[in-house]
Amino acid sequence: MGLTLTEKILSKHLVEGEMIKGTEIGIKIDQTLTQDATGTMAYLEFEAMGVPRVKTERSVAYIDHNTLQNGFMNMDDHRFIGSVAKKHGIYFSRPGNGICHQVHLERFGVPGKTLIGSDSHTPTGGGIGMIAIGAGGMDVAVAMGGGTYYITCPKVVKVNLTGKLSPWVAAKDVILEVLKIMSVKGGVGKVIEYCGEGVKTLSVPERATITNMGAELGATTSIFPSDEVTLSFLKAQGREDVWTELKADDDAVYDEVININLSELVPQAACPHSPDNVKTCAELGEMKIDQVCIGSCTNSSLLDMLKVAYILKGKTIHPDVQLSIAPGSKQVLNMLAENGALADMIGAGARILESACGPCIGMGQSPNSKGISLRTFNRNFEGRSGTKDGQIYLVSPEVAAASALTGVLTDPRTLGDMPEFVLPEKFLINDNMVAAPAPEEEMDSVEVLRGPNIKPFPTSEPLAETIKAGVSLKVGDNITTDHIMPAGAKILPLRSNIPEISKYCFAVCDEKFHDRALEMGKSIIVGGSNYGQGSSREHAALAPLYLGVKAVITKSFARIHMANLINAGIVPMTFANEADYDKIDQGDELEIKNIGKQIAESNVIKVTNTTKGFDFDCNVSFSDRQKNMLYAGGLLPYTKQLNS
Ligand code: MIC
Ligand code: SF4
Repeated sequence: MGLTLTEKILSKHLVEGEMIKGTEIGIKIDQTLTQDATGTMAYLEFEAMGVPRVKTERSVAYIDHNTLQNGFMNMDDHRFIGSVAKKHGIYFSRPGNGICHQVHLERFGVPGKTLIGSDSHTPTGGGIGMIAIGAGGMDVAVAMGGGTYYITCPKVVKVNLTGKLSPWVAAKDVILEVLKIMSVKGGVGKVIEYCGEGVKTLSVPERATITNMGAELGATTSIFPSDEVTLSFLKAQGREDVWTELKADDDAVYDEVININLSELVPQAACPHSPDNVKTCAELGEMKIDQVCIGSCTNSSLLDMLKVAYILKGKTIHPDVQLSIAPGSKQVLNMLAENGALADMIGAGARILESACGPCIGMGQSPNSKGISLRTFNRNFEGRSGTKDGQIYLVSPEVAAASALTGVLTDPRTLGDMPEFVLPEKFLINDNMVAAPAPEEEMDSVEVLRGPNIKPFPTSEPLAETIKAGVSLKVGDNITTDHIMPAGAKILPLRSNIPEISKYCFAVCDEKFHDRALEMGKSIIVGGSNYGQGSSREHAALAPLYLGVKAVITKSFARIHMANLINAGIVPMTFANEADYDKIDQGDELEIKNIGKQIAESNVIKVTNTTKGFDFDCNVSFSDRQKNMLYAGGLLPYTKQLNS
């Protein structure tokens, strides 16, 4: 029986367990990446592990999220990360060099290698045939120290692509189609593998748009084969030496197959407030819009920008619309500046932003109240834009640029013939904004620069014998990490300061949560299905930890958040019978007797609602490693135990 590409790469990196789907496996990690909003914590954790130099083939620290620098905090973090990187053997991509995923694809990714990153869109690397996975900062810290990374051995879904995209229909429309089919929780426990004749019609940046947004499916990762198209991209980046051909065996067996005929796709949009709420432009009609934002790690490649510049050239944006454009990397911005495309954008009235995440994470460019904003980004969760009642639609750069001119949602096929957009034979290669680490023999002389905003990691305790605590919050389905620990210009600077950032925990859902949880001392959160979807931010576990949350009981969890809870020593459990969710109210007291013993002996945990006087069962499915982590109070104390 043949192997899928996913199985080939995973089995080559397997260091623990067996390739049995649904069981925990440990894999060796070749590369890591961090960004600054999750990076400070990850490096504090790395320092706490006491490993002098990273043991990976390549680790890169990027500065791309917190670049507004409204106050000293952001730049303090940049300097901390830069100095830690220099000391411990990590390459440092300086602010201005671009968004981590875009830059990593251009300059560092290697087909067939494993990459974990403290950012959920790390699967962008799947565009060149990597197994690239988003993870919590602590997992990345462990991998930098040479430790194994654990995942559930995934099912593999084949997305069989046939045909060829029609003019003005984009890679974004492909992933929106997959989201329409699979939903935001349809990818949990799965890797999405793209195969079929249609693959070779897609360029690397187009493939990367598709794998990037696989994060929105909840998938472990997504991957394309590494073929001639990959080779020509790497050649143009001056990196053809890292190319190898990689593909699934012809007789590979998949757990699910989805067929998509690229020729049949049309321009579409993900409507508020979920990336899987997809409708075609035709269905939505000529809706009046207020704002257009182009960029983010999903759609900020040179190819995307050249299409946008072509559409804008010689025109003026609609008087009622604001347009901002953030090219994804210094390489992209520099090339646009050199070939005149930047002038076309500026000439049309676009506001050019630095190469960073910017509006995607609410760092400026919030829309007007009730404003309709078309964005080429990957997430349109409620409030994420910084405007609570903002209406965010996720679209391709083609739809975005065409609409910026007309002031209404516009099908770009109305633009007429599309010229052929091709990647250059040679990208502009200048890595002058990537600082190499100090040589090992000089590491002791590198001083780590710590600003006053950098507070120590919150402490956790070993698992108590009995958890008896009130329900401090009950929430519904599809709660995102943007609900649990919001980002944006005001809150992101507090990422290195858990006590301060905790004040905003769940503020989107309930402003009183912080005070209530602190007052209760210890508590339990109750949630619906797909709890914790979205980002990899471990702050969504560390803030609850700081506020005394001991367990979270839900209908189901998103992968990275569940791992982050365990890493923080918080027990994630799911209702054995979903109807019990309805019987619990905020304020009820729950008791879990002998929790450690129960976890050790069974996958079913008995919980008593002492307020209402009934028992209910919860499911857990922890590996031995996860159980030991929970007993110890999380990954850091567990790692210390292992090393002592
Ligand atoms: C996001 O897109 O939500 C982020 C900001 O990139 C996060 C990471 C973070 O919260 O710092 C992610 O996707 O993991
Ligand atoms: Fe940055 Fe947005 Fe990509 Fe997250 S999704 S890494 S905030 S550009």
